[in-house]
Amino acid sequence: MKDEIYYGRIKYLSFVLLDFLLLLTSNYLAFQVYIFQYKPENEYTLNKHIFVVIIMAVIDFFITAVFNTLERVLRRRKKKELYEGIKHVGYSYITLAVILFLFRKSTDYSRLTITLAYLIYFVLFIGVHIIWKYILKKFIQKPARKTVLLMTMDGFLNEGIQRLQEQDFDVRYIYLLKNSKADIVEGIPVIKKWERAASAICWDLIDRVYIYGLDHKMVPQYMINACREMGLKFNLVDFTYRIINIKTIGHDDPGFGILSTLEEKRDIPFSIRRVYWITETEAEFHRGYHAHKLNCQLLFCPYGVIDLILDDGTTRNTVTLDRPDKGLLLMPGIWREMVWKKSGSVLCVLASGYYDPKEYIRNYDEFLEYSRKYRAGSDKVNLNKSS
Ligand code: T46
Repeated sequence: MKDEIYYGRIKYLSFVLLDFLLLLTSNYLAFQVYIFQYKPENEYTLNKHIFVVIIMAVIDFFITAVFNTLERVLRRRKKKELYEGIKHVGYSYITLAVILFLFRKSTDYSRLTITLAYLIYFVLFIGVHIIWKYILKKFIQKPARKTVLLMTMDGFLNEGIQRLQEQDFDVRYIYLLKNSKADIVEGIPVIKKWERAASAICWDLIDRVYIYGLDHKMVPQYMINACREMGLKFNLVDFTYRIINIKTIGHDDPGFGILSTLEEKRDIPFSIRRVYWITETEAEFHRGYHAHKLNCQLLFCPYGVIDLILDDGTTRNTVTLDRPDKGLLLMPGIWREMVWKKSGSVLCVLASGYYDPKEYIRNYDEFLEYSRKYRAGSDKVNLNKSS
Protein backbone atom coordinates (compact mmCIF):
# COMPACT_ATOMS: atom_id res chain seq x y z
CA MET A 1 0.00 0.00 0.00
CA LYS A 2 2.94 2.30 0.70
CA ASP A 3 3.94 1.97 -2.96
CA GLU A 4 0.41 2.78 -4.12
CA ILE A 5 0.42 6.00 -2.08
CA TYR A 6 3.98 6.81 -3.15
CA TYR A 7 3.25 6.51 -6.85
CA GLY A 8 -0.48 7.30 -6.85
CA ARG A 9 -0.65 10.05 -4.23
CA ILE A 10 -3.75 12.11 -5.03
CA LYS A 11 -5.17 9.53 -7.42
CA TYR A 12 -4.92 6.73 -4.86
CA LEU A 13 -6.28 8.88 -2.05
CA SER A 14 -9.22 9.86 -4.25
CA PHE A 15 -10.21 6.17 -4.31
CA VAL A 16 -9.88 5.91 -0.52
CA LEU A 17 -12.12 8.94 -0.10
CA LEU A 18 -14.53 7.67 -2.71
CA ASP A 19 -14.79 4.42 -0.84
CA PHE A 20 -15.62 6.17 2.37
CA LEU A 21 -18.30 8.25 0.65
CA LEU A 22 -19.79 5.14 -0.92
CA LEU A 23 -20.01 3.49 2.47
CA LEU A 24 -21.86 6.50 3.91
CA THR A 25 -24.17 6.69 0.89
CA SER A 26 -25.05 3.03 1.06
CA ASN A 27 -25.83 3.33 4.77
CA TYR A 28 -28.01 6.35 4.17
CA LEU A 29 -29.90 4.53 1.41
CA ALA A 30 -30.24 1.33 3.42
CA PHE A 31 -31.60 3.22 6.43
CA GLN A 32 -34.12 5.09 4.26
CA VAL A 33 -35.34 1.81 2.77
CA TYR A 34 -35.65 0.32 6.25
CA ILE A 35 -37.63 3.30 7.60
CA PHE A 36 -39.85 3.34 4.56
CA GLN A 37 -40.62 -0.34 4.91
CA TYR A 38 -40.97 -0.80 8.68
CA LYS A 39 -41.83 2.66 10.01
CA PRO A 40 -44.80 1.80 12.25
CA GLU A 41 -43.09 -0.71 14.55
CA ASN A 42 -39.62 0.65 14.07
CA GLU A 43 -37.51 0.93 17.21
CA TYR A 44 -34.26 1.20 15.37
CA THR A 45 -33.21 4.86 15.35
CA LEU A 46 -30.66 6.79 13.34
CA ASN A 47 -28.62 7.29 16.52
CA LYS A 48 -28.23 3.55 16.97
CA HIS A 49 -27.35 3.16 13.32
CA ILE A 50 -24.69 5.89 13.36
CA PHE A 51 -22.77 3.95 15.98
CA VAL A 52 -22.63 0.97 13.64
CA VAL A 53 -21.66 3.21 10.70
CA ILE A 54 -18.62 4.46 12.66
CA ILE A 55 -17.50 0.88 13.26
CA MET A 56 -18.09 0.12 9.58
CA ALA A 57 -15.91 3.08 8.54
CA VAL A 58 -13.07 1.95 10.81
CA ILE A 59 -13.35 -1.59 9.44
CA ASP A 60 -13.34 -0.20 5.90
CA PHE A 61 -9.98 1.56 6.39
CA PHE A 62 -8.62 -1.48 8.18
CA ILE A 63 -9.58 -3.88 5.36
CA THR A 64 -8.19 -1.50 2.72
CA ALA A 65 -4.87 -1.27 4.53
CA VAL A 66 -4.46 -4.90 5.53
CA PHE A 67 -5.76 -6.62 2.39
CA ASN A 68 -4.64 -3.92 -0.03
CA THR A 69 -7.98 -4.08 -1.81
CA LEU A 70 -7.27 -0.88 -3.73
CA GLU A 71 -4.08 -2.32 -5.23
CA ARG A 72 -3.68 -1.13 -8.83
CA VAL A 73 -7.31 -0.02 -8.75
CA LEU A 74 -6.71 2.53 -11.51
CA ARG A 75 -5.74 -0.10 -14.06
CA ARG A 76 -7.17 -3.40 -12.97
CA ARG A 77 -9.51 -5.23 -15.27
CA LYS A 78 -13.22 -5.78 -14.61
CA LYS A 79 -12.76 -9.37 -13.42
CA LYS A 80 -10.14 -8.27 -10.89
CA GLU A 81 -12.31 -5.31 -9.87
CA LEU A 82 -15.15 -7.73 -9.15
CA TYR A 83 -12.86 -10.05 -7.21
CA GLU A 84 -11.44 -7.24 -5.09
CA GLY A 85 -14.95 -5.83 -4.58
CA ILE A 86 -16.19 -9.16 -3.24
CA LYS A 87 -13.10 -9.45 -1.05
CA HIS A 88 -13.38 -5.91 0.30
CA VAL A 89 -17.11 -5.98 1.06
CA GLY A 90 -17.10 -9.63 2.14
CA TYR A 91 -14.26 -9.22 4.64
CA SER A 92 -15.80 -6.00 5.97
CA TYR A 93 -19.16 -7.67 6.45
CA ILE A 94 -17.67 -10.67 8.25
CA THR A 95 -15.49 -8.46 10.48
CA LEU A 96 -18.47 -6.32 11.44
CA ALA A 97 -20.61 -9.38 12.15
CA VAL A 98 -17.92 -10.77 14.47
CA ILE A 99 -17.52 -7.43 16.28
CA LEU A 100 -21.26 -6.97 16.77
CA PHE A 101 -21.68 -10.55 17.85
CA LEU A 102 -18.95 -10.16 20.47
CA PHE A 103 -19.74 -6.70 21.82
CA ARG A 104 -23.35 -5.73 21.21
CA LYS A 105 -26.71 -7.26 21.90
CA SER A 106 -28.53 -8.23 18.75
CA THR A 107 -31.46 -5.90 19.51
CA ASP A 108 -29.25 -2.79 19.35
CA TYR A 109 -28.81 -2.88 15.59
CA SER A 110 -30.71 -4.01 12.56
CA ARG A 111 -29.16 -6.90 10.73
CA LEU A 112 -31.36 -6.12 7.79
CA THR A 113 -30.13 -2.52 7.47
CA ILE A 114 -26.49 -3.53 7.73
CA THR A 115 -26.86 -6.33 5.18
CA LEU A 116 -28.70 -4.03 2.83
CA ALA A 117 -26.06 -1.31 3.32
CA TYR A 118 -23.28 -3.73 2.37
CA LEU A 119 -25.20 -4.97 -0.66
CA ILE A 120 -25.67 -1.39 -1.90
CA TYR A 121 -22.03 -0.66 -1.03
CA PHE A 122 -20.87 -3.59 -3.16
CA VAL A 123 -22.83 -2.42 -6.20
CA LEU A 124 -21.56 1.14 -5.77
CA PHE A 125 -17.98 -0.08 -5.16
CA ILE A 126 -17.88 -1.80 -8.53
CA GLY A 127 -19.89 0.71 -10.54
CA VAL A 128 -18.49 3.96 -9.19
CA HIS A 129 -14.89 2.68 -9.30
CA ILE A 130 -15.26 1.96 -13.01
CA ILE A 131 -16.76 5.41 -13.64
CA TRP A 132 -14.14 7.18 -11.49
CA LYS A 133 -11.32 5.39 -13.27
CA TYR A 134 -12.71 6.50 -16.58
CA ILE A 135 -13.00 10.11 -15.40
CA LEU A 136 -9.45 10.14 -13.99
CA LYS A 137 -7.96 8.73 -17.17
CA LYS A 138 -9.93 11.13 -19.32
CA PHE A 139 -8.71 14.17 -17.44
CA ILE A 140 -5.13 13.16 -16.80
CA GLN A 141 -3.12 14.91 -19.45
CA LYS A 142 -1.51 12.33 -21.67
CA PRO A 143 2.18 12.96 -22.43
CA ALA A 144 3.01 13.61 -26.07
CA ARG A 145 5.31 10.59 -26.31
CA LYS A 146 4.61 7.01 -25.23
CA THR A 147 5.94 6.37 -21.73
CA VAL A 148 8.05 3.33 -20.93
CA LEU A 149 9.42 1.34 -18.02
CA LEU A 150 12.70 -0.24 -19.08
CA MET A 151 13.91 -3.52 -17.56
CA THR A 152 17.53 -4.28 -18.13
CA MET A 153 20.83 -4.76 -16.31
CA ASP A 154 23.67 -2.39 -15.48
CA GLY A 155 25.90 -3.16 -18.46
CA PHE A 156 23.16 -2.53 -21.06
CA LEU A 157 21.45 0.40 -19.41
CA ASN A 158 22.75 3.34 -21.44
CA GLU A 159 22.40 1.39 -24.65
CA GLY A 160 18.81 0.42 -23.74
CA ILE A 161 17.81 4.01 -22.93
CA GLN A 162 19.37 5.22 -26.15
CA ARG A 163 17.59 2.62 -28.27
CA LEU A 164 14.22 3.54 -26.78
CA GLN A 165 14.84 7.25 -27.11
CA GLU A 166 15.75 6.74 -30.76
CA GLN A 167 12.28 5.25 -31.18
CA ASP A 168 10.88 8.40 -29.57
CA PHE A 169 9.85 6.78 -26.28
CA ASP A 170 9.90 8.63 -23.01
CA VAL A 171 11.72 6.34 -20.53
CA ARG A 172 10.06 7.16 -17.21
CA TYR A 173 11.41 4.40 -14.97
CA ILE A 174 14.22 1.89 -15.01
CA TYR A 175 14.20 -1.51 -13.35
CA LEU A 176 17.69 -2.94 -13.02
CA LEU A 177 18.42 -6.56 -12.43
CA LYS A 178 20.70 -6.74 -9.40
CA ASN A 179 20.91 -3.02 -9.75
CA SER A 180 23.70 -0.65 -8.94
CA LYS A 181 23.35 1.62 -5.98
CA ALA A 182 22.24 4.55 -8.14
CA ASP A 183 18.74 5.87 -7.54
CA ILE A 184 18.70 7.97 -10.67
CA VAL A 185 20.40 7.30 -14.01
CA GLU A 186 20.41 10.03 -16.67
CA GLY A 187 17.66 11.76 -14.72
CA ILE A 188 15.44 8.65 -14.74
CA PRO A 189 14.43 7.06 -11.41
CA VAL A 190 15.67 3.52 -10.79
CA ILE A 191 13.15 1.19 -9.16
CA LYS A 192 14.58 -1.59 -7.06
CA LYS A 193 11.60 -3.83 -6.30
CA TRP A 194 9.12 -5.52 -8.61
CA GLU A 195 6.18 -4.41 -6.43
CA ARG A 196 7.26 -0.82 -6.86
CA ALA A 197 7.65 -1.25 -10.60
CA ALA A 198 4.07 -2.56 -10.84
CA SER A 199 2.78 0.40 -8.79
CA ALA A 200 4.69 2.89 -10.93
CA ILE A 201 3.24 1.37 -14.12
CA CYS A 202 -0.25 1.57 -12.66
CA TRP A 203 -0.34 5.01 -11.15
CA ASP A 204 1.80 6.83 -13.69
CA LEU A 205 -0.20 5.20 -16.47
CA ILE A 206 2.96 3.90 -18.15
CA ASP A 207 2.17 2.83 -21.70
CA ARG A 208 4.70 0.06 -22.20
CA VAL A 209 7.15 -2.24 -20.47
CA TYR A 210 10.35 -2.90 -22.42
CA ILE A 211 12.92 -5.61 -21.76
CA TYR A 212 16.42 -5.05 -23.03
CA GLY A 213 18.99 -7.83 -23.09
CA LEU A 214 17.41 -9.92 -20.31
CA ASP A 215 16.30 -13.50 -20.39
CA HIS A 216 12.46 -13.45 -20.16
CA LYS A 217 12.69 -15.93 -17.33
CA MET A 218 14.24 -13.22 -15.16
CA VAL A 219 10.87 -11.49 -14.96
CA PRO A 220 9.15 -12.98 -11.90
CA GLN A 221 5.65 -14.38 -11.94
CA TYR A 222 4.53 -11.51 -9.73
CA MET A 223 5.35 -8.97 -12.43
CA ILE A 224 3.87 -11.10 -15.19
CA ASN A 225 0.60 -11.38 -13.27
CA ALA A 226 0.57 -7.66 -12.42
CA CYS A 227 1.11 -6.65 -16.06
CA ARG A 228 -1.46 -9.12 -17.30
CA GLU A 229 -3.91 -7.71 -14.79
CA MET A 230 -3.23 -4.23 -16.19
CA GLY A 231 -3.57 -5.48 -19.77
CA LEU A 232 0.09 -4.79 -20.58
CA LYS A 233 2.34 -6.99 -22.65
CA PHE A 234 6.12 -7.06 -22.41
CA ASN A 235 7.93 -5.53 -25.34
CA LEU A 236 11.43 -6.44 -26.42
CA VAL A 237 14.07 -4.14 -27.79
CA ASP A 238 15.89 -6.17 -30.40
CA PHE A 239 18.91 -7.79 -28.75
CA THR A 240 20.64 -10.66 -30.48
CA TYR A 241 24.19 -10.93 -29.17
CA ARG A 242 26.90 -8.87 -27.50
CA ILE A 243 30.58 -9.18 -26.79
CA ILE A 244 31.08 -8.60 -23.09
CA ASN A 245 34.21 -8.00 -21.07
CA ILE A 246 34.83 -10.64 -18.47
CA LYS A 247 36.42 -9.36 -15.31
CA THR A 248 39.99 -10.65 -15.28
CA ILE A 249 42.60 -10.35 -12.56
CA GLY A 250 46.22 -10.71 -13.51
CA HIS A 251 49.44 -10.73 -11.50
CA ASP A 252 52.71 -8.78 -11.60
CA ASP A 253 54.43 -12.01 -12.48
CA PRO A 254 52.86 -13.20 -15.79
CA GLY A 255 53.86 -16.77 -14.98
CA PHE A 256 51.37 -16.65 -12.09
CA GLY A 257 48.43 -16.69 -14.56
CA ILE A 258 45.17 -14.77 -14.67
CA LEU A 259 41.82 -15.35 -13.03
CA SER A 260 38.52 -14.52 -14.75
CA THR A 261 35.14 -14.28 -13.03
CA LEU A 262 31.47 -14.11 -14.05
CA GLU A 263 28.60 -13.50 -11.69
CA GLU A 264 25.03 -14.54 -12.33
CA LYS A 265 22.63 -11.60 -12.76
CA ARG A 266 25.47 -9.09 -12.35
CA ASP A 267 27.44 -9.94 -15.48
CA ILE A 268 25.02 -12.41 -17.03
CA PRO A 269 21.36 -11.49 -17.61
CA PHE A 270 20.01 -14.95 -16.81
CA SER A 271 20.07 -17.68 -14.19
CA ILE A 272 22.65 -20.33 -14.99
CA ARG A 273 21.04 -23.78 -15.19
CA ARG A 274 23.72 -25.60 -17.13
CA VAL A 275 27.44 -25.39 -17.81
CA TYR A 276 29.25 -27.34 -20.52
CA TRP A 277 32.55 -27.17 -22.33
CA ILE A 278 34.06 -28.61 -25.49
CA THR A 279 37.67 -29.77 -25.53
CA GLU A 280 40.09 -31.67 -27.77
CA THR A 281 38.63 -30.41 -31.07
CA GLU A 282 41.04 -30.31 -33.96
CA ALA A 283 41.78 -27.11 -35.95
CA GLU A 284 39.36 -26.25 -38.79
CA PHE A 285 36.65 -28.48 -37.38
CA HIS A 286 33.15 -26.98 -37.54
CA ARG A 287 30.46 -27.62 -34.97
CA GLY A 288 27.09 -26.14 -34.18
CA TYR A 289 24.76 -25.59 -37.17
CA HIS A 290 21.74 -24.90 -35.03
CA ALA A 291 19.78 -22.22 -33.19
CA HIS A 292 18.03 -22.24 -29.85
CA LYS A 293 14.41 -21.32 -29.33
CA LEU A 294 14.71 -20.51 -25.64
CA ASN A 295 18.24 -20.82 -24.35
CA CYS A 296 20.28 -17.73 -23.52
CA GLN A 297 23.99 -18.47 -23.40
CA LEU A 298 27.32 -16.99 -22.54
CA LEU A 299 30.21 -18.47 -24.51
CA PHE A 300 33.87 -17.93 -23.80
CA CYS A 301 37.14 -19.47 -24.83
CA PRO A 302 39.62 -19.59 -21.93
CA TYR A 303 42.23 -21.23 -24.13
CA GLY A 304 42.79 -21.00 -27.91
CA VAL A 305 40.91 -19.31 -30.77
CA ILE A 306 37.38 -20.11 -31.94
CA ASP A 307 35.31 -18.28 -34.56
CA LEU A 308 31.57 -18.02 -34.08
CA ILE A 309 29.59 -17.41 -37.26
CA LEU A 310 26.30 -15.87 -36.21
CA ASP A 311 23.25 -15.62 -38.41
CA ASP A 312 20.01 -13.87 -37.45
CA GLY A 313 18.18 -14.94 -40.61
CA THR A 314 19.19 -11.89 -42.61
CA THR A 315 22.85 -11.13 -41.86
CA ARG A 316 25.91 -13.17 -40.94
CA ASN A 317 28.75 -11.95 -38.74
CA THR A 318 31.80 -13.60 -37.31
CA VAL A 319 32.92 -13.09 -33.75
CA THR A 320 36.30 -14.41 -32.66
CA LEU A 321 36.75 -15.68 -29.11
CA ASP A 322 40.46 -15.59 -28.48
CA ARG A 323 40.94 -14.28 -24.95
CA PRO A 324 39.72 -15.42 -21.55
CA ASP A 325 38.31 -11.96 -20.85
CA LYS A 326 36.06 -11.97 -23.90
CA GLY A 327 32.54 -13.39 -23.64
CA LEU A 328 29.77 -13.74 -26.20
CA LEU A 329 26.28 -13.26 -24.86
CA LEU A 330 23.94 -15.03 -27.23
CA MET A 331 20.16 -14.67 -27.05
CA PRO A 332 17.72 -17.20 -28.57
CA GLY A 333 16.91 -17.26 -32.28
CA ILE A 334 20.49 -17.03 -33.65
CA TRP A 335 21.96 -19.69 -35.93
CA ARG A 336 25.58 -20.44 -35.03
CA GLU A 337 28.53 -22.30 -36.44
CA MET A 338 31.74 -22.68 -34.50
CA VAL A 339 35.09 -22.99 -36.28
CA TRP A 340 38.12 -24.14 -34.33
CA LYS A 341 41.02 -21.97 -35.44
CA LYS A 342 43.51 -23.70 -33.21
CA SER A 343 43.65 -27.34 -32.10
CA GLY A 344 42.59 -27.98 -28.55
CA SER A 345 40.85 -24.61 -28.10
CA VAL A 346 38.36 -24.83 -25.26
CA LEU A 347 34.78 -23.58 -25.64
CA CYS A 348 32.88 -23.02 -22.40
CA VAL A 349 29.15 -22.31 -22.30
CA LEU A 350 26.87 -21.08 -19.53
CA ALA A 351 23.22 -21.69 -20.43
CA SER A 352 19.92 -20.48 -19.03
CA GLY A 353 18.12 -23.79 -19.57
CA TYR A 354 18.54 -27.51 -19.01
CA TYR A 355 19.35 -29.66 -22.00
CA ASP A 356 16.31 -30.22 -24.17
CA PRO A 357 16.78 -31.49 -27.74
CA LYS A 358 13.29 -30.17 -28.67
CA GLU A 359 14.48 -26.65 -28.02
CA TYR A 360 17.10 -26.85 -30.82
CA ILE A 361 16.44 -25.93 -34.46
CA ARG A 362 18.88 -27.97 -36.50
CA ASN A 363 17.45 -27.43 -39.97
CA TYR A 364 18.47 -24.16 -41.63
CA ASP A 365 15.25 -23.72 -43.66
CA GLU A 366 13.23 -24.32 -40.55
CA PHE A 367 15.39 -21.74 -38.79
CA LEU A 368 14.75 -19.15 -41.53
CA GLU A 369 11.02 -19.72 -41.20
CA TYR A 370 11.22 -19.51 -37.40
CA SER A 371 13.40 -16.42 -37.55
CA ARG A 372 11.02 -14.66 -39.94
CA LYS A 373 8.08 -15.25 -37.60
CA TYR A 374 10.13 -14.50 -34.47
CA ARG A 375 11.43 -11.17 -35.80
CA ALA A 376 8.01 -10.17 -37.09
CA GLY A 377 6.52 -10.41 -33.61
CA SER A 378 9.69 -9.96 -31.60
CA ASP A 379 8.82 -6.58 -30.17
CA LYS A 380 6.03 -8.16 -28.17
CA VAL A 381 6.19 -11.17 -25.91
CA ASN A 382 3.36 -12.57 -23.93
CA LEU A 383 5.21 -14.04 -20.97
CA ASN A 384 3.42 -16.95 -19.48
CA LYS A 385 5.55 -18.74 -16.95
CA SER A 386 2.89 -20.93 -15.51
CA SER A 387 2.22 -22.60 -18.87
C1 T46 B 1 25.70 -24.76 -28.43
C2 T46 B 1 27.10 -24.95 -28.84
C3 T46 B 1 27.96 -23.78 -28.56
C4 T46 B 1 23.86 -33.33 -24.16
O1 T46 B 1 23.48 -34.51 -23.97
N1 T46 B 1 23.71 -32.40 -23.18
C5 T46 B 1 24.10 -31.13 -23.34
O2 T46 B 1 23.93 -30.31 -22.41
C6 T46 B 1 24.67 -30.74 -24.59
C7 T46 B 1 25.10 -29.31 -24.80
C8 T46 B 1 24.81 -31.67 -25.56
N2 T46 B 1 24.41 -32.95 -25.35
C9 T46 B 1 24.62 -33.96 -26.40
C10 T46 B 1 23.79 -33.75 -27.65
C11 T46 B 1 24.63 -34.33 -28.74
O3 T46 B 1 24.35 -35.71 -28.81
O4 T46 B 1 25.96 -33.86 -26.85
C12 T46 B 1 26.05 -34.15 -28.23
C13 T46 B 1 26.78 -33.05 -28.95
O5 T46 B 1 26.00 -31.88 -28.93
P1 T46 B 1 25.88 -30.87 -30.17
O6 T46 B 1 25.97 -31.61 -31.44
O7 T46 B 1 24.67 -30.03 -29.96
O8 T46 B 1 27.22 -30.00 -29.98
P2 T46 B 1 27.57 -28.64 -30.67
O9 T46 B 1 28.98 -28.39 -30.47
O10 T46 B 1 27.04 -28.58 -32.06
O11 T46 B 1 26.69 -27.56 -29.85
C14 T46 B 1 26.95 -27.32 -28.48
C15 T46 B 1 25.62 -27.15 -27.75
O12 T46 B 1 24.79 -28.28 -27.99
C16 T46 B 1 24.86 -25.93 -28.19
O13 T46 B 1 23.87 -25.63 -27.23
O14 T46 B 1 25.20 -23.64 -28.45
O15 T46 B 1 27.69 -26.13 -28.30
